[in-house]
Amino acid sequence: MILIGLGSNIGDREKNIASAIQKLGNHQEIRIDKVSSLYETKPIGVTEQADFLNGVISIDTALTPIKLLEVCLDVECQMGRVRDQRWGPRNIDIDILVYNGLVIHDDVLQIPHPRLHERHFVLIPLQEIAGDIPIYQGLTSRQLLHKIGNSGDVVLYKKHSDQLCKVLFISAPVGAGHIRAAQAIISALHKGETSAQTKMANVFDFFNPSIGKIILNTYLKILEVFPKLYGMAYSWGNESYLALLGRRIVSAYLANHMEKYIMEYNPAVIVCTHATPAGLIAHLVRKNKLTIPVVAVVTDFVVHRLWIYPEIKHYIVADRAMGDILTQNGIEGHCIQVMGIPVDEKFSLVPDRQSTLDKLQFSEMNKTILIMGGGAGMLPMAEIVACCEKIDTTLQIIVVTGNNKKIYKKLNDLQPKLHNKVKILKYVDNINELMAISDLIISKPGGMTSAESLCRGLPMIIYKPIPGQEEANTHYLIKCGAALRADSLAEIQTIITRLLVEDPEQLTALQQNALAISHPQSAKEIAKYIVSLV
Ligand code: PH2
Ligand code: MG
Ligand code: MG
Repeated sequence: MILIGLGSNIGDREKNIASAIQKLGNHQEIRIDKVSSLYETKPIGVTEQADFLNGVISIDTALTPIKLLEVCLDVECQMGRVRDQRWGPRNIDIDILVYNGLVIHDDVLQIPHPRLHERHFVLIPLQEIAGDIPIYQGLTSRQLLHKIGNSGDVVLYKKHSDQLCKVLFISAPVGAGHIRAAQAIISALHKGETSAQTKMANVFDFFNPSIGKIILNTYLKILEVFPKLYGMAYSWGNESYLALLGRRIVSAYLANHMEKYIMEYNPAVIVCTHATPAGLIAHLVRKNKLTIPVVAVVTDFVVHRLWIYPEIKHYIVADRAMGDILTQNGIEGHCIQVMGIPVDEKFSLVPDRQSTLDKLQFSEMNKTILIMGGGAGMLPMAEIVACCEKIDTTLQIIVVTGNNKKIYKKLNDLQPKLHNKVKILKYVDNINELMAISDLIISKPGGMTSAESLCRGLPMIIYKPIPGQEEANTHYLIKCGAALRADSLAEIQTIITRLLVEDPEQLTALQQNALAISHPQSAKEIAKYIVSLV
């Protein structure tokens, strides 16, 4: 058993310890096993300082003791620990106490911890998670405590059970939306009152890596070259019994790999932000291999049939109508929450428009258009920018090209010939700011980008959506009056002219409709809901 002691007596002590556990648990090669209660303890050594909170954890790791020490020191450093006075006040202290019965005595590292046997603030929490394990010269924490007698200087502060909420997220790297949805909830969980420990997995972690790569690349290639074929497969999958049967067979194969992974992490809740892991998890529940709550967070404005399994008891959807589809497919009403697609909390904050305008050297006087093509940049952006030139007003245009180098270059070649002000960006992390200063967005209707635009009250022009969920999202956004569809460059030009030049009232109506169906607090609400399940 590998045991680690944690202590803090500066700042928000409880948060510091939770954050240290979180950071250790996020390390690739560390798995948190058990966590003790927290104790409030009188300072030992230098007594003229604030009371400590202390706790201990057990971990599993393949790291050597010295590597593990490096990780502990690194976490202390990341958390801004300042070392001045020995045994003095600290926001966080992370000590290796025991490493599988190993004895090490050198200058950098002593294991077991040399003062372990005389410290109540270590032995009392240790007794909770490793009471019967010999930890120091063959003695258990129970025996060591017996030897030194009780102390009133260590008082229970917070029982373990209401301290840690482990949540496993399973996503899929097809488009950035599913992962970003998970990240938005994760960050809301960490800001919440209950200290959560989270882990992010994606469905390809459970495939043999080379098979996973082939499947992923085939999928992306089909989307790029034969979007119609993808659309057919999407609706076939939605309606055909054979597709469901196929899905079940695949699930049965993959679920075993997944089961092992889940057992090891031992989460309190599983959250799926993609239909494929939802299907796998449902399979495990069906086989009675999993009894913890499973939450499906649907990241589009439609629910595909492959999301729907009677074994999943918690659905988060963007819209009431999606809930109706679920109900028609046998999901009970109380299992469905309409909370929106989880967008980053930045979208719930009031933006500083002026500083963004300044950064881009844009003026408040001109209209701004944002062009985004999803992570892969799949839109004829250069052609769109060129057609904006024909509009009889001065425009400011932001083009986010993602990792599409070809389009980036093409736009840069075009730029000197343009009279509109055009900012060409690659991959950005301030979409929330760019959206806040824009009057219109021309984009692919991915669930996430659409949900973000709604939060900013930003009307969308959707250019040739791919059959499947993009087309379905488009229907929804148009039905709600938050978007317009264009199937040619000429149509884009007409729509922009109408909204930005001829008929500003229509633009205002679109803005209001967008805000009306937006859910800027979704991630926070979903995080709260997840915690309530534990
Ligand atoms: N750590 C010390 C010195 N003294 N006293 C308490 N109560 N808790 C600690 O974690 C602690 C201490 C040096 O690491
Ligand atoms: Mg210490
Ligand atoms: Mg230390």
